[in-house]
Amino acid sequence: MAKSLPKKAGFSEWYSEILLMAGIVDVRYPIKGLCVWHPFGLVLRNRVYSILRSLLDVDHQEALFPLLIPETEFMKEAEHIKGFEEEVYWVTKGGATPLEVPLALRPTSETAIYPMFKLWIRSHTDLPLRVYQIVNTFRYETKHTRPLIRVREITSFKEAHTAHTTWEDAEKQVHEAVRIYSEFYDRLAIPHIFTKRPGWDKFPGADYSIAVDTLMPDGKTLQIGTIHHLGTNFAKTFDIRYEDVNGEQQYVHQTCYGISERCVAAVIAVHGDDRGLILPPEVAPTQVVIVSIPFGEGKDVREASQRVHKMLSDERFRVVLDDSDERPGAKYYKWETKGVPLRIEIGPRDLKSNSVTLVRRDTFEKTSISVPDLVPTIHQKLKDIHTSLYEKAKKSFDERMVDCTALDEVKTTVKKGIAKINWCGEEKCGLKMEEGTGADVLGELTQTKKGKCPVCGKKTDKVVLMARAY
Ligand code: 5CA
Ligand code: ZN
Repeated sequence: MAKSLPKKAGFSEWYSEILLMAGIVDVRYPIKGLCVWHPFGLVLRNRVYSILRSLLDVDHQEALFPLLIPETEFMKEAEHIKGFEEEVYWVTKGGATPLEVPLALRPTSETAIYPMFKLWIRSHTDLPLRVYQIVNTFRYETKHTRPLIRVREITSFKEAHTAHTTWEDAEKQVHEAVRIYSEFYDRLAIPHIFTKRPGWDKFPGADYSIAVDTLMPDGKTLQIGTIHHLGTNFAKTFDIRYEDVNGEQQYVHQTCYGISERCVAAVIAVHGDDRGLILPPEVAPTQVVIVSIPFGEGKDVREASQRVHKMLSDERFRVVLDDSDERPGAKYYKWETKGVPLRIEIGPRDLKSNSVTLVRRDTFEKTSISVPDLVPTIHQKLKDIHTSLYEKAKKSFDERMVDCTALDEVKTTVKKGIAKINWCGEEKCGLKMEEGTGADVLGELTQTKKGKCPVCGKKTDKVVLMARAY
């Protein structure tokens, strides 16, 4: 008997168990913080990343840089080193021979990419330059590791790196990245919010950083991407210059923005329920499962199921016909766990009326559909499922984001969600707010509201979000 899934209300146990039961990743690899993608999980991951690729491919070029970075390059940017030095894995030997220059396993690729940007960028006509890659990166995380959420090998690190002639152009790219990430998470039906990270928590080497967060079932936020305005900080370090229209040498202005497999974690955590995964149809490896319920001989039912299977495959739905010998109940359970958005049941009674029974994974709504109506109905239902997944998640997100005026309120709010509160903008007040609540300042909203800093009492219209963050 298969192990049953813990209730989603106990989120941590539910999350670990569903990854195993649905076949997303296997955590039993003998290195802490590294996971194996199961074939099913990898198909889901690839579907998610193909959305990201298609959004970027409009005006970015995909490239592939080496995993190893010479220490000499890695150590060039002072702030960047400080931010990452505790997290870097080093390769120090080739066979038995100590390497002259130790090599870092990239924790992120600025220091691999920018020496090449220096060679590629000559003139203002080479700009803007927009490159991205999807690669693994390594971070020796010291905080508690968790599959897909905090891993030591980030297997699916999408990092984009851009270069521009002016600071303002780079800022436009930051806004464009916000738009791309917003559309990406909309396509996954994941409610999300952008904030400007506080100065003390910006990306090492950035002028400023923007984070995008979602809210997990347990009330903690998950940062599911960041966008950084790098100014000329790296350009100066790596000497990346272009000749402007007047023939003068200028430093480029840069941005970078990244997303990891946390986007897959968000899909699993936000939409799933007590029975398992619920996948948005666009990324579901299987969109429709057909379960035939033979009776007696069952030959007719089997044939009808095969006809429906062919009809839906021809229409390019991702459809599976489960005509194994298991009991229908066991089949339902199996495919529910895997989050298949629609199930078609075909039994002797359906056959008589030339119809099938259609069951939605998200609502369990059951309808009888006549076979000639099936294709348009499925198109419609898949759209409806996306919309209601988003609406349900958005409602839960909005209900758990609460306006607060005092730190006591923040303290209670962050037990379940996100607190919105005024802040004067001073680092020392921000740190006091974190100390006093045990929560993190996620960052500042663009939206403003008149009020007072809860620490120093100064009038301000700045608003920040606070939460317990993963
Ligand atoms: N170079 C920049 C952007 S390309 C960069 O590395 N930014 S980052 O450090 O903020 O990482 C980008 C995103 O990767 C984070 O927002 C977070 O969603 C994700 N991430 C960071 N560390 C981990 C980790 N250990 N496991 C899983 N995801 C991670
Ligand atoms: Zn203050």
